[in-house]
Amino acid sequence: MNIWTWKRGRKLLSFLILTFAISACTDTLESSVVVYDNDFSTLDLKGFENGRLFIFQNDTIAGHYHNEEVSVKLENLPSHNMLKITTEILIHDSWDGNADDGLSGPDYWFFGIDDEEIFRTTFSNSPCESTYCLYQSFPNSYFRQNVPKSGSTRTNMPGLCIFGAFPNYTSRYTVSKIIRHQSSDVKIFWNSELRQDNSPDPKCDESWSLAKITVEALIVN
Ligand SMILES: [Ca+2]
Ligand SMILES: [Ca+2]
Repeated sequence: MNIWTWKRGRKLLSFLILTFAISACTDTLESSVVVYDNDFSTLDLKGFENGRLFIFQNDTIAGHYHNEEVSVKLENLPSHNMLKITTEILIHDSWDGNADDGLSGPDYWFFGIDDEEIFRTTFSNSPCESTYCLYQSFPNSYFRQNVPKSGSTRTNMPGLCIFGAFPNYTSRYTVSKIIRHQSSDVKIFWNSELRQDNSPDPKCDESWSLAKITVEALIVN
């Protein structure tokens, strides 16, 4: 066997081992039950801490929040070993994404369960030109450089406060994660670490709201 055949053979072997390892680890979804579904249209804040509702663009949502935690506690969940948590959020006004000027960012948004952070990202509603762009990490976790509003499901809404009179300054996103979890109770929390040191009213400069929360209890084997 010459060296090239040997190298090719070794490559093929590595590929086969990897393929086997991946297929051996493939999880099967045995069951999925929606255990919580709340778009706030029925004004339901049961189990919430720091929940408060307001109407934005004819939609009742929870917010708006700056750097403060909002959470919901769900109890008596059916048997499961994973939770799929899907949150629809609105990003209002002048978020600066990954800005690292020590003044206006990064603008982090994050969520977690039972006091453990699961996903941290940044959002940007800022203009993006070829010469200057404040990138965001979403749909990836921090740190990645994606253009502003990447992955958003809707962008044609006005801002809420400082850009309340301007179109395209609220962006809607769906954030969905599957998390290992077994206990019959869970606390889900959402929060942000926004930075706008040069603003007299940082909450007016940038804030966020919760529009819809869906939780599915999964059994995966
Ligand atoms: Ca800002
Ligand atoms: Ca900022």
